Amino acid sequence: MKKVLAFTGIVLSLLFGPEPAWSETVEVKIIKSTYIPAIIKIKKGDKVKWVNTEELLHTVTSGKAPMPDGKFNAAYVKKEFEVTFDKPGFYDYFCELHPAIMRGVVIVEAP
Ligand SMILES: [Cu+2]
Repeated sequence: MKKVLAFTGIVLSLLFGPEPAWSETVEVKIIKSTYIPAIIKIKKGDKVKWVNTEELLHTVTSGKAPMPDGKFNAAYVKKEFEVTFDKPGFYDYFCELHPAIMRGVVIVEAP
């Protein structure tokens, strides 16, 4: 029982510790022309990986729809696209082909 508790403690500290020793990759899927989840919160240094699960073409373009701001852009994402976020802040993004309905936000927290 003690071992289980110790193990649980380690897992919890890894999950919720103040500064994880490695960066994480968080996945956002494109399903039915929607970014899922549309709003994600990550830590500085983490990566976001967008995966297009459908045949339809989409982009992952930073900025407030419909104005790209040039921070990142994957035009016509077919399968996967990754961005590492090194600066805390709010990052709006959208799909240039469907700017009215496809929007998302990445919130990057300082460690
Ligand atoms: Cu789209």
